[in-house]
Amino acid sequence: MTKTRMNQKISVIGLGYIGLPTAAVFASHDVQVLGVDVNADTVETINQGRIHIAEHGLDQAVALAVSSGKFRASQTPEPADAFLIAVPTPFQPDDHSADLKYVKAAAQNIAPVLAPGNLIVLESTSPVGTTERMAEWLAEARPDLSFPQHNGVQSDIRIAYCPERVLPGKIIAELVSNDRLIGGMTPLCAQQAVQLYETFVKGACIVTDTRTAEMAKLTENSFRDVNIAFANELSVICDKLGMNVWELIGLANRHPRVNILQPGPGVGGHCIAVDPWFIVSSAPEQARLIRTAREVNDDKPRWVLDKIKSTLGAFLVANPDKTAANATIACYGLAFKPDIDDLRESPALEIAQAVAAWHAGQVVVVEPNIDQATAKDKALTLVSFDRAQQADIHVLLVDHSDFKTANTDRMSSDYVVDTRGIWL
Ligand code: SAJ
Repeated sequence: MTKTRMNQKISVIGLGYIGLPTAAVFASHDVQVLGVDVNADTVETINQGRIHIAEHGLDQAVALAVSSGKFRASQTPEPADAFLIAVPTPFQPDDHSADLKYVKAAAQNIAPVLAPGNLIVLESTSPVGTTERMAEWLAEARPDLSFPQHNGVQSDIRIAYCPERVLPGKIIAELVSNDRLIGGMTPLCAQQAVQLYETFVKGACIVTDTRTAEMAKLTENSFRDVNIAFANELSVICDKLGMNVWELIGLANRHPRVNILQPGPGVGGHCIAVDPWFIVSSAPEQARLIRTAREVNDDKPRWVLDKIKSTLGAFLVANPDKTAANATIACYGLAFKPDIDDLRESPALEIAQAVAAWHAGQVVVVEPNIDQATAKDKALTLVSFDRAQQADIHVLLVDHSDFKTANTDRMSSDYVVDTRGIWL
């Protein structure tokens, strides 16, 4: 017998940047939630009402959810009405194709506890066709149950793909307010997933099939990547032509149908720099623009490094009493975007570390969102903004609010490499 009632008990597999906030938000809407993670430390931390990642408002949300008795974590799956899978889908370094081993492991892990009427939702960003593959892995593990790919609406198990689309730094708010794409393997699968998400989603829940929902998620991030690549390419062209790219973009954006994004030191984070590759690896001949955008953005840190080298060269020519060994370079910002402490896949970190490895003199770093221990772990020297102002070359890598409002009177603009256009 199948169940179509509102799901009362859910299980979230993978308690990272998406799974943990999702679990906490469900629990705050009176749903009983079991979070499952392979990492024993993560499970223990969460069961103490604490968190292992930094995200605005998440500490409070998890503390409340755990103390209310609605949310607990475990390394072992238990029976539930619905299972949400939010595990990483990194790309393989050799050919950029998606590594689905965590999705497969999650499917095999929950398979033994599945029962008729259960809904399984994949949330991880995935190449087109992944939900169907997951459905096959589940069917292989549970030949006693029927699945939508074989039995359509009559199946015991319902399967859907509902991509997360939330912005790091605003995850809790966007989980609730964003529209949600619901890709069902059958209309009944979609209907059951809509019912589940409507527990807390205030945006619209829009139904489609699994493949279109998978592609929509990849398309959103590729759209942003291509637009940032356009801005980054403009910045390199403007540098060659001796123009201010930020003034140029500001002027062009006054056209009613032009909206160019902002150049920077490259594209970081674990989404926009990864997801477009899933389209490229599915359709390598066709995805020419998307591939080129990735290459343009991936090349930007190297270009910035060259710019720093030529700025130091100009400084040494103008200051013959100095040598590279006694010139100091200050880098401002390490995070992958403003006002967060997330250093993963950060072009700013990559550039600062490359400068430290290459430069014969001292390299100092200002990053208001991390501590000494974290900087030391990255082999970098953290100093205060005031102290960094005494450096000879200044490299602005992240447009943190603190840097936008800082007093930079002591810096000579001749020796500033400003990748974000806030000090020029
Ligand atoms: N960046 C620029 N110039 C810009 C905008 C961004 O250089 O004009 C850079 C940022 O500095 C950063 C990178 O791009 O290094 C990515 O930052 P982001 O704020 O654009 O995006 P993410 O990675 O934090 O989150 C994105 C979001 N996707 C879109 O906006 C289409 C988010 O909604 C997704 O849920 C998330 O990816 C994800 O998880 O896929």
